[in-house]
Amino acid sequence: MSTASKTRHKYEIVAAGIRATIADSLGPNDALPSERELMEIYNVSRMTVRAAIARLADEGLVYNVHGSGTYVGSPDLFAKAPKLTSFTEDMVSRGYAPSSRVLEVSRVAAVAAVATRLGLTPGEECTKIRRLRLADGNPMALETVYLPGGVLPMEEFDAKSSLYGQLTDRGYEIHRAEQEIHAVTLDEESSGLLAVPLGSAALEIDRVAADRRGHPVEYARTIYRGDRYSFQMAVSRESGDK
Ligand code: 16G
Repeated sequence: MSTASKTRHKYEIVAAGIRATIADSLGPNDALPSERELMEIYNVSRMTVRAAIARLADEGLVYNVHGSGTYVGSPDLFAKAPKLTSFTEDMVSRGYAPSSRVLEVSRVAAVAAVATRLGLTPGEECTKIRRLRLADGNPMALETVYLPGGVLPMEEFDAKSSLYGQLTDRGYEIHRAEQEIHAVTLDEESSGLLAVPLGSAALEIDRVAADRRGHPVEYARTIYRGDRYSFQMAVSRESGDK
């Protein structure tokens, strides 16, 4: 038996059971069985049932109505939680036809800021790709990406297809990322490329993305036109928050 299953708390087992019940037979705003019923179904204490429900409430799967009971949450809000997407997928989901103009593909030595993010030693070889990204043929974003040379040598980059598609094909499917979003104003070169007046506001998203093994695969800086792009996210309170 693995350590993980040995240390699995009772409330986690109950939470998993309730999750399965919701998936199989309950819809948004349907009531969950009462605490007493859940205690009987799972043969556990009230405390364990409460811990399981608190966990599910943290996940946004259920909500409590004081003095009434626990109900299945509405998934609509959480459907808006940001998903990790490529530019291609992001644009398609917004109803645009994506395309790209490649501005640069080169082999560079990683400077400290790039090396740190990619887990490389400064000076190690990287592939740098700079693209103007278009939506319905109009500029949407300016993107600079660094990848470890071993992940994608510059000669093997296919300018016509999705970078994430190529990474998946090479065994480096992007799985999770850390992002930082901040406001910038556009200099002469970037405003020219994005076809907006000099000094226009834009949204910069810096992403460090890793594959399933948790190895950093890409460091990307994407500058979106402030007049065309907005970033939506769902936020929630944990049950213990005041
Ligand atoms: C998105 C990613 C960027 C990635 C690119 C791949 C953000 C903030 N950035 O622009 O990191 O390199 O997609 O796009 O979402 P592609 O697969 O369409 O070439």
